Amino acid sequence: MSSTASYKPQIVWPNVIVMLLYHYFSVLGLYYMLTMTQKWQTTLFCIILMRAGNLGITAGSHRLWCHKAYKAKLPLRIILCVLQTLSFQNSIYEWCRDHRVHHKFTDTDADPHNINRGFFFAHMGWLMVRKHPDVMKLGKTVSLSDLEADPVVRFQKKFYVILAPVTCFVLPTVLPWYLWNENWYFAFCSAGMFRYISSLHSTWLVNSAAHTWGSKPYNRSIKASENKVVSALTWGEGWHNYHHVFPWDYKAAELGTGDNWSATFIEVMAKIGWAYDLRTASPTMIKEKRDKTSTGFE
Ligand code: ST9
Ligand code: ZN
Ligand code: ZN
Repeated sequence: MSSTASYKPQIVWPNVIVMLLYHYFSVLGLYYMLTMTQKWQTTLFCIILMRAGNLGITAGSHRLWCHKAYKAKLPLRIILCVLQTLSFQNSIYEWCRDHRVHHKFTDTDADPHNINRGFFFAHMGWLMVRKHPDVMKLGKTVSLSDLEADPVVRFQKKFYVILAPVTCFVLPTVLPWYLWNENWYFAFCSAGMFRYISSLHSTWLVNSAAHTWGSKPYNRSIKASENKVVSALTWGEGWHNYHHVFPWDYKAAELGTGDNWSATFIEVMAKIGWAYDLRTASPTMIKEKRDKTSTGFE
């Protein structure tokens, strides 16, 4: 019998409960923010942390470590690793492993967040059930040697269980209390929980909404789509049909669409010499792909 036929999803209840608690506290955080119960400095701090953490995911775990779309010198790798840890989206190693498997086995049972199992599963449900056996089995075919060779990635992986909660929850709670005398509970709910959960939902939309709605100018045979709203929310990560065809492009999009702050960040880093060997698809390659798609010869 195939692993698919015998597979029964097994819910991981502790993850469900933790997710519910995160959401409860983050709603309170949003309330403290909107009603200005908390100090304006804490709200500003929330926004800065949100944007910084997102860069750790987009420019860091996604474009640098997962897809090797550019190379980065040690100071930039350390900064991106700190920001990635702030996002608490699993260690760089685990994040990249799942994402490489997603690219290699898109929309199949071996895809950790297979969209064919429904919008909710692709969005966040996949983090609350045991993985499909095909993810483990076929995932073993994906090479991770470059990640194992990077001391920054190895260090973060080794101490992740301490580093992640401290960076994502403890510091955002303690710093506002210490620096501008904020009530620690307001800081915990807004700068900790709300900032974390809203950033998770934006990221998850790439796996759910950008695999459901949008156009497919580069490859019609996959569900990944060009989604403007997701792109605006994720600093340029919603041009997902393009990204699945040219995953190694540091811009993750064909056009400079005005929302690609992650690409701008990488370009600025290249100007100061911290990023180098930026890879991008040539106009000829893109045109060839577009022409094949429009004529049906993919
Ligand atoms: C989170 C991650 O939210 C979000 C990632 C989203 C990615 C989106 C990408 C989109 C593109 C661009 C970015 C946009 C950015 C936007 C930013 C701005 C807004 N291959 O996992 P385990 C093996 S995290 C090969 O425990 P279970 C391996 O041997 C949120 N092998 O499976 C492993 O052992 P080890 C917070 C694999 O037991 C073993 O299986 N975190 C693979 O089924 C067991 O692995 C959480 O909520 C693979 N892919 O449990 C945590 N996978 O690791 C949630 C596994 O020792 N996670 N193996 O090598 C868990 O609790 C569990 O993983 C589980 C599954 C319950 C979900
Ligand atoms: Zn995708
Ligand atoms: Zn990708």
